Amino acid sequence: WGSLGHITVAYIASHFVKDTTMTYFQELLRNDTEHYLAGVATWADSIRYTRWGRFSKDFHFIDAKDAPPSYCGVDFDRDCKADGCVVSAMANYTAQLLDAGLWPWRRNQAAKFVVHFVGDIHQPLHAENVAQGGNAIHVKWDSSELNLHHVWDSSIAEKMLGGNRRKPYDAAFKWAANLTEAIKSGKYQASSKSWAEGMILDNPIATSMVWANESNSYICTHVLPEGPEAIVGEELGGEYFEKAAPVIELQVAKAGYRLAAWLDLIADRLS
Ligand code: DCM
Ligand code: DCM
Ligand code: DCM
Ligand code: ZN
Ligand code: ZN
Repeated sequence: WGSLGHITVAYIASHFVKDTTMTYFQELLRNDTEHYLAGVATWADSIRYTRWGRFSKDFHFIDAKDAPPSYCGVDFDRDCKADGCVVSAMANYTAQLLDAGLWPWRRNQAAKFVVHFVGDIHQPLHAENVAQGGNAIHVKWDSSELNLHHVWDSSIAEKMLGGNRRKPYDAAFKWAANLTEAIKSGKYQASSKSWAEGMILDNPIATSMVWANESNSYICTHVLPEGPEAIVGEELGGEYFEKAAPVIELQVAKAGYRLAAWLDLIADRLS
């Protein structure tokens, strides 16, 4: 996701974590405001192109070598690179958070990575190999030229919310409040009961593979419903946008809710 998506996921999570979890992570992240998760949500993107942060550049996605739209699916052994992927990164940084013997700065960084990567797993094109997650697919967006990855990372959510792209924290704060309400008492109230089912703290690979497969399934239905060739050069700001927007809302809501549940499991284990 772009900044808007990541910050929204973090604000949603802060609405659902237990008080003890909040206190634990506010201390680890050294921020006792309501922005303690939102404030670190985009850190991982800010370091991935720096020299010292390069080791983490592949940790944002898993390249599912499937064949949309006829076959979708992620396989950990087939798709996670030797240098790592978002699923192995979840395992590594969750393990670091649980290792009370590590230096605090290491566990602080691990927290920042986990907050970010739970978000990225829920972006369908971060769980797909085709054209480097859609980066090499050129499309039209309200007449300008963009790549498909950027459309799903940012453009759809920004168009859905209207408003000012230069104020992602304000927009994210409001979007998160709406989605939190939708989970607690609105359109997601019933379905959200199952969102955190099957999460196993001792098996972060299996847990995040469930999320990756769910995310990847939208490649076949909503991202590339007619395959990668058919979408090249198409205008996506109309009908395509209308169908994609509900998927993005759902995936951002789920990511926030699951991040809260994952942080609760970690904080409970440590207490
Ligand atoms: N690490 C980090 N920040 C860095 C360098 C490394 O968070 N600037 C993490 C990644 C690894 C661990 O520390 O989990 C060891 O990294 P390395 O293999 O680079 O020593
Ligand atoms: N890791 C990695 N690439 C790096 C550094 C670390 O993929 N450059 C992953 C592999 C390790 C995990 O992070 O399983 C924890 O690393 P460390 O033990 O160095 O903290
Ligand atoms: N990306 C992805 N899958 C890939 C390559 C990249 O999901 N196989 C993501 C990471 C960034 C965006 O695409 O969100 C741009 O990546 P880069 O700048 O590495 O091309
Ligand atoms: Zn992306
Ligand atoms: Zn990312």
